[in-house]
Amino acid sequence: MKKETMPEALRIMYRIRLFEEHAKKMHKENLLAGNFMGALHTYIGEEAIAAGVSMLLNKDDYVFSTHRGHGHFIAKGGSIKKMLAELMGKEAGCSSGRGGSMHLFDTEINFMGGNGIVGAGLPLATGAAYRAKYLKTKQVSVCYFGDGAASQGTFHESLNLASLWKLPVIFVCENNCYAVNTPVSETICIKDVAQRASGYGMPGEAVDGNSLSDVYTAAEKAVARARDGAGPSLLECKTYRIDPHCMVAGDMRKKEEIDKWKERDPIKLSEKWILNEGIAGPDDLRKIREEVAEEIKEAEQFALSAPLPDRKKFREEAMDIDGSKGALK
Ligand SMILES: Cc1ncc(C[n+]2csc(CCOP(=O)(O)OP(=O)(O)O)c2C)c(N)n1
Ligand SMILES: [Mg+2]
Repeated sequence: MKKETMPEALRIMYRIRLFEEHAKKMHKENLLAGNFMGALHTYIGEEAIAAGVSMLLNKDDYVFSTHRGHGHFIAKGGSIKKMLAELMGKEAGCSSGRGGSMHLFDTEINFMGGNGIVGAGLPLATGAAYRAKYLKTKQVSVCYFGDGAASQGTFHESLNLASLWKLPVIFVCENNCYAVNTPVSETICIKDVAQRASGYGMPGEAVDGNSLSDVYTAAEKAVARARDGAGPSLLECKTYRIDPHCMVAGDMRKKEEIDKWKERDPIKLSEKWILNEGIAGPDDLRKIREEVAEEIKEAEQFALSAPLPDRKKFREEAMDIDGSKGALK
């Protein structure tokens, strides 16, 4: 990873962290009043993955996300104003207030959606990669998914077809050790999800998902392979989710385990690396953080003052589920 790009990647990580810290607070204060829509799954502790991968992507490359997608959206260049408005169910939200946290969508940056269905992004990303190959567009398609999703049938079907047809897709497994409260040791019978790649004839690599440079280096190979027409790769990023599964779920994990992982906070590791290498000084990092905090404040003002969707239109849409009455246009 080029040293001079590190502070920009750190800016993305700050943006994700500060956004989510803020969203958590707003969720707590507003959920019961009905001003905040649905569940909130945070990415805190996993930021290096989206930041490291997205640094390699072009605006028109596809990203398919999960129920834990704020970080993926921000790293792809999504607007935090539009995302916060979405979380509050506002018309100005990136999905016009109809999707909430789990259904972020923005075709301007080819962010092809979060997904409340675990494992549903894999075939979609494979399909987008098929399109890119068919039309020779040189776009790559990235699919983020969790360790839980890695045992869905969609994982196996998608990897098989992607490899068979040499599609430009990168399967990024965010192995955060748990699917809700079920540890990965109780769902997967081999050490690394990445080992499964060999069954589908593609490269598979397991890396430290809390290390920005390790993620970047592995993703660089996978993106180059996809762009060169050589086919897909499976990249497993070992990480840990610091918060409970979502903001309304109980947590059965041990405090000592969580505290141990906090010592390997990807943001702290990146800051340390940048400072040790002399790429930037403490004042530079403080300035980036302050600028990001300012962006979040502006996003809050925007989201709070944005209007809710028109109720009549909303109801018409709900009744016109197949779009045959034209309400969805
Ligand atoms: C098909 C399907 N099965 C079950 C669920 C309920 N569910 C929501 S999130 C989740 C855990 C997913 O774990 P993982 O894929 O590891 O992602 P993580 O939450 O750890 O990021 C489950 C089981 C669902 N939403 N969709
Ligand atoms: Mg998981």
